[in-house]
Amino acid sequence: MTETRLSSLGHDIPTHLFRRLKEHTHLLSAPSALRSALEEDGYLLLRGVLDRGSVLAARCEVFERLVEVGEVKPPALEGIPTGTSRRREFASNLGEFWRSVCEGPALRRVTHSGPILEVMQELLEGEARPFDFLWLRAMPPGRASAFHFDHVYMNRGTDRLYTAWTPLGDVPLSDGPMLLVEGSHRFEDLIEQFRGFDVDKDKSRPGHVTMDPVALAQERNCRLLSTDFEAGDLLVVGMFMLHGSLDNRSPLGRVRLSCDTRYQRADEPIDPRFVGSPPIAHGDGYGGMSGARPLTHDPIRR
Ligand SMILES: O=C(O)CCC(=O)C(=O)O
Repeated sequence: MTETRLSSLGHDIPTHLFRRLKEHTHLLSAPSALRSALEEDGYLLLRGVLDRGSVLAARCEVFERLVEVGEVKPPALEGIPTGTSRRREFASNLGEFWRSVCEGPALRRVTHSGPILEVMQELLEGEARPFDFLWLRAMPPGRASAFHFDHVYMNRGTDRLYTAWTPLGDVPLSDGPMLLVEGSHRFEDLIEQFRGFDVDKDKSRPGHVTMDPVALAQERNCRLLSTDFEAGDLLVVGMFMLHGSLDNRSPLGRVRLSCDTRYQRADEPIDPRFVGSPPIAHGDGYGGMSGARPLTHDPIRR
């Protein structure tokens, strides 16, 4: 059991409610076993499948843009925030700035080519098509993501869609990686409350399920799952695996950098919000992402 103090959205996680993610890397050479494990566990943790050098190049590319606008101290790879920002002086349109960061060639090389597509092809049993839109997260200390099913944000195409969560650098537990709710892909009662819900059509309720994952784990008698991630690792989940993140409590004060991308079969219908150049996403493209706001902005949840 880890000695790091773990919390999510301000809620301390008691050690008996936390468990490290199981690893599935050994199944990579056995596609049908890999697919069965995803169905059984609701996720796949694949260690070292991406080229570490390429992932670190993407990290450097993103943080160099944030060094340019005075938000991250050099050397860029360390990802230490300055606490100030000159982003607004450099970019009159913050959405446009974030779009250009999200379209960086080193980042796209990791998310839209090579090993990640090969893994997705095995899972989808056919040619894999990534969404053009990607969710790039630069989470400063204190920030975390609320707990949600991805389905409600991207359900206008095929249901057979996978999320790949990719740490862009080493992301130990202290730095706030993704956190899953054990067995939640089988919480049929909860899933039914969110199936078909479209956050862009129905504004009567929030997209997230809870801001208190600890209470939820206690009620459901399950655990919260995460691990120490390294550059090159990949975490895959389906649309109904409930997840959010740990709080970033980095002892070094580092920004947690990661991206989450979606993949489906090329021959199935695709959610039109997330394709094109640039995709409209939830209305204002990359401008709607938390990353489009300067890192100095007050902590937000999603
Ligand atoms: O990285 C995070 O904080 C959240 C990621 C997420 O929500 C997702 O991958 O769907």
